[in-house]
Amino acid sequence: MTQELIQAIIEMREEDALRLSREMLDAGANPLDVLEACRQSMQMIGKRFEEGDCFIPELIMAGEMLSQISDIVKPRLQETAETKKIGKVVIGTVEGDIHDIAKDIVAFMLEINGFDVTDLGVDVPPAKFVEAVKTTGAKVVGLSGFLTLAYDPMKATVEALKAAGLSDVKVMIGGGQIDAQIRDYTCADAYGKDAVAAVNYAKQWYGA
Ligand code: B12
Repeated sequence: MTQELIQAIIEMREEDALRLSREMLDAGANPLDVLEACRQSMQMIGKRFEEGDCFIPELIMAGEMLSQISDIVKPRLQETAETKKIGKVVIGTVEGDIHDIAKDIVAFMLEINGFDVTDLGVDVPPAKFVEAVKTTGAKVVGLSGFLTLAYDPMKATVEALKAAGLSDVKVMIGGGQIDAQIRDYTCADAYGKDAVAAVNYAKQWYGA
């Protein structure tokens, strides 16, 4: 059924994609496997966009489909939610970037794993991250970004936190074009490839 779901998303068959997601979950599939199928489809759609085989309207449609599937998956993930609070995390998509589907998944996964999450939304300038860390007292910041143009705002955010005397705050980064090399470039503390990695880093940094 996973392959069918991937195919339905790629072919923009919205109703089939939503139905298949529900059917997979009803049949006992791990909700994270449904998200993994979405990730694979999005990667293929992104590649087609890069090759000129599909255009912005398709990206928008794929984005909307994924948001709806996330809404179906979230309650199922919530069933296994952690109730004990571990600590606070500030998260946002960095300045100049408006991709938020993945950031929302990361924020949600952190929440259900026991973190108090302050989600600053998209296109967030470095100063806003600094302000949120000061007001919440969070010890962990998550920066999301999907564009190559996100590298510099990520680096600027790490620098802004240091300049504000918040060097003890741990910063993790993630998103489509982000990898370990960008972690080195931005001087962030960690790069996470998915929401599970984000939860693991946050737990590790809070000693949980
Ligand atoms: C959907 C989409 C859009 C939607 C976004 C909808 C939304 N509300 O988010 C729309 C249509 C708006 C869009 C717009 C644009 N997009 Co776009 N988009 C995509 C697409 C197809 C999928 C992204 C996505 O949501 N994936 C699904 C998520 C769930 O998958 P995931 O990455 O596995 O998620 C995990 C990780 O990223 C990780 N993670 C994410 N954040 C964080 C944070 C932390 C701290 C951690 C630890 C982990 C982590 O955890 C997630 C969950 O497990 C990608 C292609 C791709 N392959 O990425 C292009 C892509 C990112 N877009 C691209 C482009 C160029 C654009 C536009 C500039 C197009 C244009 N000309 O206008 C604009 C950008 C506008 C802007 N200023 O931001 C390019 C970027 C190329 C580049 N090198 O910069 C891509 C790669 C497509 C391509 N191949 O060319 N886009």
